[in-house]
Amino acid sequence: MTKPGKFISLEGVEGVGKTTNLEYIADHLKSVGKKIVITREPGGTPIAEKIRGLLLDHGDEVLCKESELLLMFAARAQHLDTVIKPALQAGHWVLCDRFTDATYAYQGGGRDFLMQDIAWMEGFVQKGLKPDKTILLDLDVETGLKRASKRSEPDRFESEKKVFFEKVRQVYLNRAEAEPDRFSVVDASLSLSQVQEAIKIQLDDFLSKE
Ligand code: Z5A
Repeated sequence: MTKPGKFISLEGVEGVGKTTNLEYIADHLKSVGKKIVITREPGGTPIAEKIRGLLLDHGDEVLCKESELLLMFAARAQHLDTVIKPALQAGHWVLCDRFTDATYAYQGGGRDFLMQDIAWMEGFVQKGLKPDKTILLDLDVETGLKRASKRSEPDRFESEKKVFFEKVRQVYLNRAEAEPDRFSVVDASLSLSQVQEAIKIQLDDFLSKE
């Protein structure tokens, strides 16, 4: 797909500050004249948000891990078709709170699916479309979980054990190492203003290469 817009995703384990920094990134990009669409995964459209409910809520019936993986991609297919691709084609910059790197990290790392199976699904659903830039907020799992626990009751993922999130973090770091041009890793243990300064440097570098 040829796309006049740019696609930026924000990733990291729980509590790293993705939601907190999303508005900051949007404001910075708006200040340099970009039209922004802010969205999230799983979710971003009415149908995909319903799937998000199935994925995150604790229900009476246990959601098996195969269903979890398929639902992630079902929500993504809907999100791409309804929101992401039209926005990119219209020249907007799409800013997405998590995307497919989260599937590699959570379902691949956390749930032990084969990366090659996830890669097949990625190809089937995305047909080569990937974020142009991924900002990975990296933080030790303990601090992230402490930060996240201050907010609300844990959802289905937040109820997982520390070892699950350690594996998730490691997959994120491996992917960042494998694709250094796409990924920018930011140390999320710093103060919020320091994190935002680091994000701004990465965004300005990306903008300078446009
Ligand atoms: N998931 C998946 O398994 N596979 C997939 O393919 C996808 C997702 C796409 C929903 O994600 C779940 O779906 C997620 C992975 C799974 N698992 N969980 N849980 P989500 O993104 O909607 O939910 P989340 O990861 O739980 O996001 P979060 O907990 O909202 O974290 P956050 O947005 O990164 O953090 P925050 O809310 O911005 O910040 C947390 C607190 O820390 C808050 O009080 C802030 O004020 C504070 N904070 C932020 N930055 C700082 C700094 N620098 N210093 C001190 N305090 C800070």
